Amino acid sequence: MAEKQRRLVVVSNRVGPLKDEGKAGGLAVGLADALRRRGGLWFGWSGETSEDGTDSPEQTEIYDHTAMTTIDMTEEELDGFYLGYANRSLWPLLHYRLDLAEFDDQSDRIYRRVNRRFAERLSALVDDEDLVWIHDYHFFYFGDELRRCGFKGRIGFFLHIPFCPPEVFSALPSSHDLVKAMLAYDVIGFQTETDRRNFCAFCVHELGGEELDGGRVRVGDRTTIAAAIPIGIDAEGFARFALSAEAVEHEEMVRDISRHRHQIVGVDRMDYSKGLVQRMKGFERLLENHPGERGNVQFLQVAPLSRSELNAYAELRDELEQLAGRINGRFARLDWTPIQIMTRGFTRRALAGIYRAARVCMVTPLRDGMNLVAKEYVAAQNPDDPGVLILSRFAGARAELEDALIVNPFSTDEIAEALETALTMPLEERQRRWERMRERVFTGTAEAWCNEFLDLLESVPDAA
Ligand code: GDG
Repeated sequence: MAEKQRRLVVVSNRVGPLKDEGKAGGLAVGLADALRRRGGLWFGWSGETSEDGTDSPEQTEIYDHTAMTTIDMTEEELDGFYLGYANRSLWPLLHYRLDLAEFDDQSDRIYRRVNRRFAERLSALVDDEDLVWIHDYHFFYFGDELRRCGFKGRIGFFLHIPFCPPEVFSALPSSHDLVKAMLAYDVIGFQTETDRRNFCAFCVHELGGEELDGGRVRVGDRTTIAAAIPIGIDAEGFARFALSAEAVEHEEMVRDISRHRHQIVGVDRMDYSKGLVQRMKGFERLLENHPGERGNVQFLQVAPLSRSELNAYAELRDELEQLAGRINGRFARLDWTPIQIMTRGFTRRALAGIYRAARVCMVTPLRDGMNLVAKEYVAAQNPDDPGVLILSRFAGARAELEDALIVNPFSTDEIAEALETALTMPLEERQRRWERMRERVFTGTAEAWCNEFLDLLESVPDAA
């Protein structure tokens, strides 16, 4: 008789399904799919604050056999945990931006406290037969805290963003505590081999640990499996979105406003890791160096606002809007505005239509865990007339999408020349490159990612 499948318990800061299903991001969709198929529990922050950070979890049924349980945070926790430690210290640091990282003991303490409180609440809801899967940089200490509560089952962790080299990470005052705590996980998943290697190097050089066979790494009496398991998208679902009425309407709208000029598109949360300023300068360089493109290309940047409470994000928005204004002022004609920048979001179907209308998509982050936009753009293309992907060598997706035009996102000239190559690329070459990328995107899906991670987690023995 087949063994009974273990219940899956997913923990992430934000939990889904989001209120407007259309706006759900790749991660939420991927996890929601996994839970829908297996059943289980999704646990995380309610998105609300309350005075006592309510200790009584609220539970709702989201699908058959799937519950979502959330708890609130206090204002102080939100500030220290989310805005402070997670997004002022860890996010910039893990994206190699030591210049932007701020460290303070108070937010460090609050971050650990939130991890502990959330783990304590979850411990009352799980038993040792469950498979617990924790997500992302908000919850590095979660597994360690869950073990302290006596949980003996399997705990996996997936880091969605990069893991920087130890020379950079060791600037974090609590870097040793944090990585030691991570060793409580049975399996740690990274987006790329580079991230995995950086993590292992930290364990070896900073903590005196050693790498063992089978992807294992040991520090003191703790051993974990570190694996590179790149995340994917629901490629078939997204390709279907691209044929929906809403997508077609948006595709036509973009073609209409661009009046059959070549459309270039970028879609990113407004975040300094995404290389938006450098990208815009690259587009400006294209117009400078290739006057024939003036009036023939249009660049649409979709950049929904994100973390606007933080200075670095508010400053980026100002800088981008000024830069777009300056470039437009310099090159615009009565019947042509080169850059359009939009800070509102679209539904996923609308987005799929916009991707399909674009001859070129620029995905040029300075550093990115994976980047799902690159995969979505590929999935949404029309096989008869596919567009060209320009991809940063520093996006995790680069490891799988070698057939994109790969650029150094810090080089204005490289971006400009890649744009010109993309805009003039013959149909045959566009198709050849796209076919190969399509193959990867349709094989390395969100479902495959989930299965690979959970199979690995199920293969490890229970803690003694
Ligand atoms: C983190 C890592 C990793 C964007 N604008 C709109 C919209 N989006 C969607 C995209 C895509 C998602 O948001 C963004 O995903 P990315 O992967 O590009 O980037 P992060 O948000 O930084 O995600 C990243 C990811 O986690 C998963 O592991 O790939 O490296 O940083 O799905 O389409 N969605 C809608 N309207 C918008 O205007 N509906």
